[in-house]
Amino acid sequence: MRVVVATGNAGKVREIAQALGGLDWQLEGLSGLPLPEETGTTYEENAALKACAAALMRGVPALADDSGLEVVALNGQPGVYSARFGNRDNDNERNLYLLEKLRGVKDRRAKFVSVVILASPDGQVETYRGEMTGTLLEGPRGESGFGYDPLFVPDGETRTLAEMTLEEKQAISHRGLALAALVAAHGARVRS
Ligand code: ITT
Repeated sequence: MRVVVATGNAGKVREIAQALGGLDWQLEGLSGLPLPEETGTTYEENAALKACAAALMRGVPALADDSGLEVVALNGQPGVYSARFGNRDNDNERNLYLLEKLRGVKDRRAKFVSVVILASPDGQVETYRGEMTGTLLEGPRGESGFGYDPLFVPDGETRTLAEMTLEEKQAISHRGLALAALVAAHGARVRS
């Protein structure tokens, strides 16, 4: 089946392609297709906006991820607004902004959330959610991944997500877990 991967984030594209590699799906990029403005207040609303718009415009199923980092000491911020945190327009600037906000703060707990939606052109949606808890460092470590990965050490780990391979991150991450649930549902369907 053809599936449009409805994201403009190259890091997400890599993770989605890796996770879905075992399915017999032909993944397509956006190729210039514009994504709608994220006007929702939940991950579910924003993921549905992106997936449904792409599915409707292309006429084939589309998959979107909406995700974010919820920091306990910031009452869950930036959450759904993680991509625009502090109006900083790149990952490095956003990481510096987050570090500044947490300067001197002892409670470094945070949680990543991902909601993955597969939408069909007729408006049907499947929703998968994954979460990962961890702590935020006082400075970045590692070069791989994207976004807040260099600051985040998952519970039970000593390395940041940016010090892990793509496969290691996928095995425990919010997006990896959401995508694994999707793969399990569709793999089971293929087998039955
Ligand atoms: P699309 O809407 O085009 O998919 P986006 O980056 O704008 O791309 P979101 O609106 O879902 O996506 O914003 C999610 C932000 O949360 C993302 O830009 C990162 O800053 C952060 N984030 C989400 N998952 C992450 C991960 O696995 N590692 C690091 N940061 C992550």
